[in-house]
Amino acid sequence: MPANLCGTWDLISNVNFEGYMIALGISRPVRKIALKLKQRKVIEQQGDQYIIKTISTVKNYTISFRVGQENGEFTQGLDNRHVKSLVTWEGNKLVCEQTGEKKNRGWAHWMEEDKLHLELYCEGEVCKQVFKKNVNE
Ligand code: VL7
Repeated sequence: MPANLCGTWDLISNVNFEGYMIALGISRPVRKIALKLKQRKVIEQQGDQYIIKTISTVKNYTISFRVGQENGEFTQGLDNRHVKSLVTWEGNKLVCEQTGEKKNRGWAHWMEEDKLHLELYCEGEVCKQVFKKNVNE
């Protein structure tokens, strides 16, 4: 099993989050607020079972999954779509395919040095996020 992604991670870089949100059909007023949020990831793991929390001052979003096991995901409070999500390891990357109305939708997490990286994909748009470990939480 590749790198340990567990911990509390604070967003330090967020490239093309706007493009990703437009691809998801998020309205302009919501995008303006979302762009200013300081997102935090809290990742917990027990064996193949993961919980990933995305936390901000106005909205939280939590998923839990088992690696290699497809499960239904409802993106409640985000774009409010139902997708089928499958998370697998591809080399050192934890990769999620979100099959549904939006094409080429998914994400990938991996570690580079001491930083947590995330790419969010939707219909050709790629948002690139980098997080640094919060050692106080
Ligand atoms: C989830 C949201 C834009 C709506 C508010 C923004 C609230 C805080 O899928 C994601 O993470 C994966 C991988 O770590 C695990 O679920 C990203 C946040 C992106 C997309 C939709 C904007 C409104 C942000 C919840």
